[in-house]
Amino acid sequence: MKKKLISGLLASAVLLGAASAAYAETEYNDMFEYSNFFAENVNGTIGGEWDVDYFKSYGCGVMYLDSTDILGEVNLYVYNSERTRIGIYDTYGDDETVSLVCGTYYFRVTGFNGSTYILDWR
Ligand SMILES: [Ca+2]
Ligand SMILES: [Ca+2]
Ligand SMILES: [Ca+2]
Repeated sequence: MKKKLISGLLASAVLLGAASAAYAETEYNDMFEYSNFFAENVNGTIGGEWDVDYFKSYGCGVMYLDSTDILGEVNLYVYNSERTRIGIYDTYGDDETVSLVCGTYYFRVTGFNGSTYILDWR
């Protein structure tokens, strides 16, 4: 997909705040109030033991969280639009998936320090 090809070039906050298809997370995003909105997918990093990343998106189908580095381990917490937690996906593996009906969701990503990941509607 062309948007994915250009995403690396544009990853440095050029698309901050825009409802574009692919971009990198923007810290600070450690609370619901600072969730990064994304339409299709987003790249992120667990920047330290303290780091959690909140995202907001509208969509349906399979939400896929995949660590993109060899030692990465990331976990996914899913919340509805009312910020009520509806799922925890915390396996000891480098990816997590959840099937969701169409709606607005918040996603909270945690993981090992240094893990990089992509959060992607599929
Ligand atoms: Ca982060
Ligand atoms: Ca964060
Ligand atoms: Ca995991």
